[in-house]
Amino acid sequence: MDDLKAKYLAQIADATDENALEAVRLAAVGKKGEVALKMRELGKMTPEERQVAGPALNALKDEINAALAAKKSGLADAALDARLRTEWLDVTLPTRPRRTGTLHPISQVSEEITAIFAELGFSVAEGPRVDTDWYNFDALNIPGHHPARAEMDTFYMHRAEGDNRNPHVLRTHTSPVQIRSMEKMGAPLRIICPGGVYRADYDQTHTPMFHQVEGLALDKNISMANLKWVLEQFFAAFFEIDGIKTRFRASHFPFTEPSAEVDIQCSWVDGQLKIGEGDDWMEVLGSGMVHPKVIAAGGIDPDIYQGFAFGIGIDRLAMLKYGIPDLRAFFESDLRWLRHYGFSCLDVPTLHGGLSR
Ligand code: 2NL
Repeated sequence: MDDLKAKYLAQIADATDENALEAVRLAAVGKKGEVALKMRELGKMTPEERQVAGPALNALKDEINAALAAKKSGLADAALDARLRTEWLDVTLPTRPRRTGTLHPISQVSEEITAIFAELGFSVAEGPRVDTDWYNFDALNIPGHHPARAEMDTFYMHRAEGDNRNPHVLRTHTSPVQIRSMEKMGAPLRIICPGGVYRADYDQTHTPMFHQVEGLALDKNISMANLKWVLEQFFAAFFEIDGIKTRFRASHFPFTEPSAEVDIQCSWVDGQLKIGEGDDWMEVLGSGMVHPKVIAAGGIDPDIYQGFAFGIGIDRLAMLKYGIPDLRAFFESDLRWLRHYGFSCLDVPTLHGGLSR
């Protein structure tokens, strides 16, 4: 029995993992193990011999089981220590810089414009980019024969042979959204309509898709004076320059009467453009009092309501404000350009928090 004990305690001490330890357990104290075999021999013994051998065998079994349990927990501790050594984490390391996307300057500038006009009581209206030529042209006092239709380089949607319904076009301005808003909401009305528009034109300063924001204010007592004040508030807030000067020049659009093109004060020094100073002027938008026929097309009585409207190119405003030289790069999806000119999506433009940081 002393030999058995010495043999198995040595094997237990030498076991290097749980499988080896289990093999030792089966050989020593398993059902068919050596201790069980010895227990079976008790039956052939005399009662006197059995009285000595029985308790001794039980003690041996207990001793081996205790050694197995101790070794097992020792192995588990060692395994845990080994795992902790490979999986350790230094929580004092600085965080890794994460690659984040950025807001396109057009999205940023649209948000800025929306924030400014929201403060002035305008809400945002949106509509389809494919619309009928009635919403895009006729409702805006641009009848079929009008030269403005040809000038706009319109993209027409394909029509099946014999389909004589009004053709659909890619909207050439966001005005159709304003007609739809008049129909839906009636007057009084104060809205801006930002979004993509399409014209078949492509060179240094034109892309076939670009962005525009139009504004419309209808009420019973609206004049050009209101238009001028609203636009001056807008320019001061957008360019973050108090008291920026504007110049209104008489112009012509089919959908407004009278019409005015609006310039802002600027200077050109050494090829550097500066907004809000100097003696030069830069044209930035078109505007006017909404033509009575357009108000009527929107389902509103032009003898009761009148109002002003304006249209601005968002892409050009973005280039002016953020010093972006090339329009075509706006739509090339070059990641290096987007990282350079992009904005953090967490810096939401507001008038109190700052439009751009
Ligand atoms: C320009 C000219 C303009 C409008 C857009 C408008 C819309 C309705 C009624 C009347 Cl529903 N007018 N929009 C008015 C004047 C000018 O845009 O050259 N924009 C860059």
